Amino acid sequence: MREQTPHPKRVFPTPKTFYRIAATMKPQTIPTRPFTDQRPGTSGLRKKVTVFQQPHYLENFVQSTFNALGGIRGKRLVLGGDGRFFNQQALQTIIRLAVAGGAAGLLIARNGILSTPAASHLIRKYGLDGGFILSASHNPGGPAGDFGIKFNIANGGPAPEKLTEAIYAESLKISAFQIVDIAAVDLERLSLSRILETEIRIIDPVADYADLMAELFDFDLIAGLIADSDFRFLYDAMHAVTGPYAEEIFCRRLGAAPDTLLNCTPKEDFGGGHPDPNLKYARRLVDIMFGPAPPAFGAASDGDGDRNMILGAGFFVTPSDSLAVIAANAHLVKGYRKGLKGVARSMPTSQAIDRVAARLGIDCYETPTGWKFFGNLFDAGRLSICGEESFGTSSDHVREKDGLWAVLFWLNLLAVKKLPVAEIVTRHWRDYGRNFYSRHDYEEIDSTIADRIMEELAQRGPGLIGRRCGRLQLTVADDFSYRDPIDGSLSCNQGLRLLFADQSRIILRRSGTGTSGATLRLYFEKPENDPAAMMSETQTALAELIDLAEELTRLKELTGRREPTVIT
Ligand code: VG1
Ligand code: CO
Repeated sequence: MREQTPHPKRVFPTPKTFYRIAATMKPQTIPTRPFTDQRPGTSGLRKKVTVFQQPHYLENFVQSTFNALGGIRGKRLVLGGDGRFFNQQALQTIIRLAVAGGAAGLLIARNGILSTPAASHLIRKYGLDGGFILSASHNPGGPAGDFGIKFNIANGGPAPEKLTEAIYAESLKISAFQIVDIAAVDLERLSLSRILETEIRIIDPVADYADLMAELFDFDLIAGLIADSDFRFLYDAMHAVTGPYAEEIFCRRLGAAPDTLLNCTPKEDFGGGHPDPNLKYARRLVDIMFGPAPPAFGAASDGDGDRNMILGAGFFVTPSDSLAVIAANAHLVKGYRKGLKGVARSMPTSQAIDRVAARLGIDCYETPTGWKFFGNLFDAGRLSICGEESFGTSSDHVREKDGLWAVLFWLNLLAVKKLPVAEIVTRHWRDYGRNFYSRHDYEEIDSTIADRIMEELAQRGPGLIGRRCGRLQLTVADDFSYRDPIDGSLSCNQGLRLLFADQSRIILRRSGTGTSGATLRLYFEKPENDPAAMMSETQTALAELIDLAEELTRLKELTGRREPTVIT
């Protein structure tokens, strides 16, 4: 059973301005026709901006969500987004729909800018019924870019599959939506107002979140590290949502100099960049960290603030390793001193965390890709920390992955251990063994070809079990499915797995967040327990698996691609 309300309802501070908007208008019912492409993917509904700009497209999806929830009357929601193009306009539309539906309250982030983990925290802290997060995360923005919308439930986490499927079903039969014709609500000033039955509160998006971080981490210790003139660090917000959060937390609360922050002004098009914190798209930060006289620590976050990349001087921490290091050292950090209830990773994420769980004697769950699958385990008290290979890590403090949380965790660790990042990670490998890991993405492949590659491997795989290829022996070839241990729901077709006798793995998945063509992801993992072999270069260490994957999938051959679009 899920906890009903994770925290008792708390009272909001009352802002100085209170408006009562004379509500003479009445909700109108507007006839509409279904769109057939509104099935949410790994993380909400993501489409090109131009798709969302079609008349009624957004209205249909929001109304379908209300319908799937049994109506919005009397409910309280949080609203905000990553600040990308169309964010403001979409927010005003959602306000009109929610007011028409009789929502009791809307908590809206000032200027509509709200990070995904902060939205999750607000829902939990104030006992709200859920919220809409407007974001396409790490996908590029701007008029020719992507837009997205995600609904989170009362536990603060992404809607589970049961609900996203219900929303999709509603979207296929929708015939009308209710809307009120009101002027745009001023989102710039903190205020409290009422329109019809809906109380609308414009709130500071940063304060509650920053307070939460101060509860979890030892801010005095981190401030001491930052004040040390030998320690320099850089944080890159990639012109996305975390800029204001980073200014408050790193500069105002922890005393970092302003030049610690890169790209901290949120922009509608992310400065023309791709707000994805990895070695390819966070180029400037990566160049500095791998250049001459680099800072000791570097980090970046994505469009909506739920991802993180961790770098040391000349050193990249693979997200799977970051998760394992965090779990192994959690007892050193204020909020986690009591120990971990359990840990989890998404299926393609490396098994480095499994080694830590075994040592700690705690459970390690393996879930499908996407944060929505962790929610039930957290609510049932089985999990404390979890992560995904895709630069996502978090704990039970919210129900989303949390970029700044991971950055603060690392800063806290650095302050306690007084060791370079590279040293912390290599010592971890020597202690637990290393799992070499890499993901190769092939973006915007023709959809029919992608289907064919997946189908062929699904059919061939089982016949290859027992086959030897060099030192590799295939023991399992299947399509991953997951039965949720809490509510018993079954999720099938979550990725093709080739598992080998030495625990090496090749995984092939189709992405559920792309907006044009298909993106295929190949994941490679190889455990290494020999300290002498641990320092090899990752792609070299994985070469045998990479070659075997091509032999089995013919991915390059069939797509005509010479190399992956992105390697992480
Ligand atoms: C990707 C990642 C997945 C992550 C999802 C949402 O999904 O692989 O791990 O949860 O993005 O992250 P996919 O289906 O494209 O592989 V975010 O930061 O876009 O909310
Ligand atoms: Co994101």
